Amino acid sequence: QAQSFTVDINNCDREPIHVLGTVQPFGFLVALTADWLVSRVSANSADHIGLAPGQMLGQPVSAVFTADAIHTLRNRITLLRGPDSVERVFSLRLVEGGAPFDVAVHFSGQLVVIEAEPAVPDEMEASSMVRSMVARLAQADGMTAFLRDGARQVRALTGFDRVMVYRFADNGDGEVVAEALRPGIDSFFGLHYPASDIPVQARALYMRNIFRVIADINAPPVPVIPTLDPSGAALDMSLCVTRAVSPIHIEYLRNMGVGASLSISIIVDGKLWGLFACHHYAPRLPSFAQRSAAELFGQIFSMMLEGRERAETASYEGKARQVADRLLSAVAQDHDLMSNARWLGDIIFDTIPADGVGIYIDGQMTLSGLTPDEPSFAAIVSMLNRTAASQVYTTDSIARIMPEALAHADRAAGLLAIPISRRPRDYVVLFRAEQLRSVRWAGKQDKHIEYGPNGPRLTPRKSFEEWSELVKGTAVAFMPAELRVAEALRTALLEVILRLSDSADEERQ
Ligand code: BLA
Repeated sequence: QAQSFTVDINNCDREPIHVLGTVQPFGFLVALTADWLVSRVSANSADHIGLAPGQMLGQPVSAVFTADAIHTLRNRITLLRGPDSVERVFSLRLVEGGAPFDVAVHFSGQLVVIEAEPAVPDEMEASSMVRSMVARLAQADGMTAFLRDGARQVRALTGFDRVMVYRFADNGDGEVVAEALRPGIDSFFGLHYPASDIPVQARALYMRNIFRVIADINAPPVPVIPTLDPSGAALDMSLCVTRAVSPIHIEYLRNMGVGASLSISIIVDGKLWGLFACHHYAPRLPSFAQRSAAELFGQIFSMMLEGRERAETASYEGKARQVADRLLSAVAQDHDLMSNARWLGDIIFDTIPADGVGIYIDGQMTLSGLTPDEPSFAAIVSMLNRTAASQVYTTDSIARIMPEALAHADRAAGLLAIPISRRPRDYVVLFRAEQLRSVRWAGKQDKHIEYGPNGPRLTPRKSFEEWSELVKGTAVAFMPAELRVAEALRTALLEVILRLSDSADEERQ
């Protein structure tokens, strides 16, 4: 399976990237059976320990590594917990008289996988650096500063030219929400890319293995021998540090002029929130100790982010309750405010950002800001009348439901409708303009770069264009917290409307 798959732009979400059967040459790999016989070796073993795969395959591990090394490895293996755990040993002498290696061990199915790279002394004392990094991060005031500091810290630790915080939307599209750069290179800040730039199987892998490095995009991948075991199975390299990378992604990096790439998963509430995505314009391999420290930093960063997001949501919803109260008491004083779209917009937009608002009460329409015109608004209301009653309704693309709405997408592409009475249905509708309006493209034309076999699609500019094509006619979606706030507003407004109609009844009597 692994060898017969030819990957291209259209099938890369099916490329089995965890069983490509190759490692990056900065390290070598040895896989052992449960009874500690060598069952697989990467073809570069001789470069590192002077023994070729042919001299090792089928041998007991004691014929290859020293008794001390085996003892240490065995001890570490007993520490492995759960299917996705990996243990690391720094500066271990694997062979008699040989140099020390930094080593990772884990289980892949029944096999023990040992990956080793020449040891580099931890001169930065990377793990103690993490402590002060985290302390600084804790002081960041607000989400923007927090994300930017995170990017700066990862850059300080890894020395990469560009460190981005790349955040995923619910549909998998991504946005560069923070960045730290070596002076003199173009910023990618604020740019958006389609979900397909990081295919689903890669994302699934990044949930299990939260750190990866591509040390040199031009280094030829080294085959692991044999590719298939006697039962025909390929080695599952999901958890490997030396795992070589999809040729499609290599082409993407090459087209961008990138020499090395590193990324760390940001996982919040059990979901892949985003990545620290790092580029270097020359080959670069931080030491294993530095990489471990960066990985640890990523984990702590994720937890802190989770805490901040929760606190932010709670304080946001608290503020929103105040807005609902303010609205309620103002309308109670002055009933006419209820049909004053500009006034309502001014109050609501602070809590639920939108570009325009339309009010529909008893067949009367008032509009303010960027909205459809009255006939289109009437058509939208009649569409809304077919949605579930007594419930906030939202879409990021009105045109998906009523194609004629594309005509006003530049002003009103998405909506959030708050029904404020039961029968006939009246509404307050918030509109958001097409999101492309608010997105900027900062990149210059890709200059003097020769594209790989899959052409210019595999560049940030083309993928930004693809994203733009995909999101045409759609607005930034209203978020769950915003929907909850809208629900609270609905209850408040419903109360006002009921009170208004009661007092109107009294006047009539
Ligand atoms: C992986 N694609 C990735 C990764 C990133 C991106 C960050 C993680 C691996 C790494 O650390 O390098 C995407 N990188 C970006 C984006 C920017 C960036 C959007 O710097 C923007 C500035 N990639 C494509 C297309 C395909 C594709 C069209 O663009 C397939 C058709 C595939 N991307 C692809 C694959 C991987 C990947 C297969 C997994 C690589 C691996 O871990 O083996």
